[in-house]
Amino acid sequence: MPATTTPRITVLPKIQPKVERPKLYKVILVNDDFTPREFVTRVLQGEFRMTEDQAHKVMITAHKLGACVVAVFTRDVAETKADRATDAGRAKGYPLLFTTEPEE
Ligand code: TYC
Repeated sequence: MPATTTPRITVLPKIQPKVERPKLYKVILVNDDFTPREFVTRVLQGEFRMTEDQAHKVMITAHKLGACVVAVFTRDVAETKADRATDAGRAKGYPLLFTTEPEE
């Protein structure tokens, strides 16, 4: 007859996955005195998928107040979009500037 064996129970520690919400970055449109309003509006539509009306409102806000938050993204996306939009102005000889900054 085989000897009886005591069943062994292994208790594993509960592992909590360490997932953190990625930090978000604002893309900011900075006013200048030279870039045509229509051009700014078109860049906003093209790069940030805004309607003409949304883009015009953002452009006018930057024009009046000096700067305006365009949208919020993860760091990579915010920097890529800000660079592409700034480059679109530079390609036409305009000083149009989009910057990024972390959200609080
Ligand atoms: N101030 C510019 C003008 O009067 C238009 C403009 C608006 C430029 C917003 C940049 O971020 C800007 N032609």
